[in-house]
Amino acid sequence: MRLAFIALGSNLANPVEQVQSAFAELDQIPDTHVLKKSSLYQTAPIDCRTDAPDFINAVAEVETKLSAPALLQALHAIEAKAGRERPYVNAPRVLDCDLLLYDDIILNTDELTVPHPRMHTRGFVLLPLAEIAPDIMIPKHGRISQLIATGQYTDIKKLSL
Ligand code: PH2
Ligand code: MG
Ligand code: MG
Repeated sequence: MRLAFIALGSNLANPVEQVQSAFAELDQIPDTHVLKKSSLYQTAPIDCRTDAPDFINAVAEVETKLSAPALLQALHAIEAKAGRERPYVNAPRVLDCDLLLYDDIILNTDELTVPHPRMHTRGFVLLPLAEIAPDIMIPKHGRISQLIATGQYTDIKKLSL
């Protein structure tokens, strides 16, 4: 079994429900089980058009027998089922499922980069990840507590649902 962390994000079509049902979809991936779910976080859009709606973000920890590329394919299928469209870069989306970490493996292929190349700078990933994995080491970038301590993360609100 491998351990993987997956970031979920939505800022269209009832984002809270989108992220909650994405947790359930992750658990339906073959040979894969959700071990932990973070709280949901309401977050200000980063690197999006100025009129983009706020996001709901969360992180899941899964155990899986799938390879990293097979897991990524399953994540893309979940996005497609939710109705994901890609009209332009960082457009509002019903669901984004990003593979953050896959054990402590470093991977750089045309389809997949692990650790996710921007995760170490993004509070909307780091804060929910730290909630479920407070001691995790991010390959190439170090301990999550250190990354959080050196960044400035505003406009991230943990929801109590
Ligand atoms: N995802 C992006 C770009 N910007 N901002 C927030 N707050 N949450 C996201 O999930 C997000 C983003 C690209 O996938
Ligand atoms: Mg993303
Ligand atoms: Mg994505």
